[in-house]
Amino acid sequence: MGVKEAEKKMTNVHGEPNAHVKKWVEEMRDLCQPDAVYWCDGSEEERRRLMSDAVRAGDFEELNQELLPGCYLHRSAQNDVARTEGLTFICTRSKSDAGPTNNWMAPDEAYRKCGAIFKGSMKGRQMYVIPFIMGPAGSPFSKVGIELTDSLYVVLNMRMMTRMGNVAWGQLGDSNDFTRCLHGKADLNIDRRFICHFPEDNTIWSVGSGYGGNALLGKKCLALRIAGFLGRREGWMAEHMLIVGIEDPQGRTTYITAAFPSACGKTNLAMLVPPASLKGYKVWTVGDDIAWLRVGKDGQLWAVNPENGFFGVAPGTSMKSNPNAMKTIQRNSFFTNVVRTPEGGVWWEGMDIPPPQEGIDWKGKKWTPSSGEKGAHPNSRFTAPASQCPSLSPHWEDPEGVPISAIIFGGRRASVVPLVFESFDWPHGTYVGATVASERTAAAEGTVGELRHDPMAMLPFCGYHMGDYFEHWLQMGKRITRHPKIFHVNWFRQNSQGEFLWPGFGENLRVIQWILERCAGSGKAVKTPIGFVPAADAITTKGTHVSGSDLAELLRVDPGIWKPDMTSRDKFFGMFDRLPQAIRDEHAAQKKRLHI
Ligand code: O2Y
Ligand code: MN
Repeated sequence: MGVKEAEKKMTNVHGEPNAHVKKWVEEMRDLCQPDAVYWCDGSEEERRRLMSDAVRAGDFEELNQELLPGCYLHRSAQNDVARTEGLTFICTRSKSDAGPTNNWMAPDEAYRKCGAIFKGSMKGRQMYVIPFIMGPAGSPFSKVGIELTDSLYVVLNMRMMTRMGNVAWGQLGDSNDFTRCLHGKADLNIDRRFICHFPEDNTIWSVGSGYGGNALLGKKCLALRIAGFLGRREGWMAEHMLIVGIEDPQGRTTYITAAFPSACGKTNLAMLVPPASLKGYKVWTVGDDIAWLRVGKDGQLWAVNPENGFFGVAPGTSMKSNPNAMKTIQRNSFFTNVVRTPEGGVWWEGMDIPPPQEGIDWKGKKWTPSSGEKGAHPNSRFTAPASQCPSLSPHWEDPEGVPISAIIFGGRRASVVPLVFESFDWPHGTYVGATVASERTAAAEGTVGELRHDPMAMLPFCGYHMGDYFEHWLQMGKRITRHPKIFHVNWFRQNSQGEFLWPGFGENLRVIQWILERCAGSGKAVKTPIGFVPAADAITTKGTHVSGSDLAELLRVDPGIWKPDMTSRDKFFGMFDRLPQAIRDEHAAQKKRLHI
């Protein structure tokens, strides 16, 4: 499509193109030198056409359309299978504004380095202009981004994960207030790969990767790193949190958000199926990964899911662990780096059905279950429209969001940390979030059991100094007048034989029941040095294998074993030059309560 034709698509009510968009696209076209520029309109006709183009180009393989209608398979380059945190940079003018937990590059240097790779990199290729909205169309809280990319995989995934196409021009109008996202595959060489964020310019440049969080720039790059920076400036929060509504047997729905480090079951909790023994409960999914939170006129915190789809980890997703996700991905979904079965279906480890006798693995090679290698990559993914989720909340697109009664943090801990506890107040809850940590699970990633700190599960996603981020949490707490209660859960506590004490999955609703009771002002609790834990009879275990002594162990807070945790926190906080005094005070007070 030529520039003139494109201009017609992005005209405002007066028939004039958005001059800011036009100028920027022209500059980026001059840099990348594509053969052609295509402006996406988001229509169904366009989806069909681009899908055929992608199949013809080898970006996608059609799956069996009877088994999985509208579903396609993608295999990424083998050196490009996950977010590359080591190549992800926050490019603020002052190095100290990126803080000690981010990689930093000076903006001039980052533009120069990436610019040299982008230069001429789209020769022989098409540049796609993807206008998109993060958040519901028409919501005053939504943000517009425009991604330029040479990847059809990115175009088609962005179409599912965001509100993409002409709808975004309506939201943008004549404004210059949009995130400028430039993405290019270049030669997919890891030595020439950079994911650079320029929060002060509302700009993202990502080059050299075509995968997930590195390339679908609306997700982690915009909706967390850039939005976090904007949120601090504008007085709201961008968090790595699921959002879910729990309807009780009386028909009252209470909304909660939850932040867990990866591999702690966020998507599973977002789509939880209540166990048969908890009659009358319903769970309503609002979002599985990201929450944008604002203080409403009523003084409560209100949450919006900025995304339009799910980009979930495939391995471990099964009818047992997450039946709603399995039902969501039966049609109109993409699968990346999974096994292709001989019938043209898909399979992955932990799917809880027998593997095919023979299949094609994520590398595109013939694979058998006895080959000794995994068939699907451990970070293989499904992309699916949120609208297909059976548990999707009828309020998931409410422009004002949903009111939040509880915020839950969590980590994976074999011991020390109880199944659930409630913080004393907002500043203590902020400290609880700031001290989220998980144990390493695989030897290959480092020493098994070693604690990895991941404040608010935001370590890889905080687009500015994490000390300033903690301060922003504390300041938000001063503006909220009807505070959500803040909790911490640990589904992974083990007995002395190394067996999990808590059944997890749908049974987690029993813990959430107590959380909801606490929010409603009931729910029996015992005060401990780390917060309130449920009284012995406050969590119902009828219908589970959890014995009374298991539950006592799950809820036990033993001050005598907290010392290594507190020492590890000392060390972690020690790296922050901008740690708020209130966090230091909470840490000191908790040590004192634990007699450390
Ligand atoms: O590896 C990637 O590129 C995807 S990472 C991801 C995707 C969906 C939801 N969460 C995450 C994450 O790393 O937290
Ligand atoms: Mn995530």
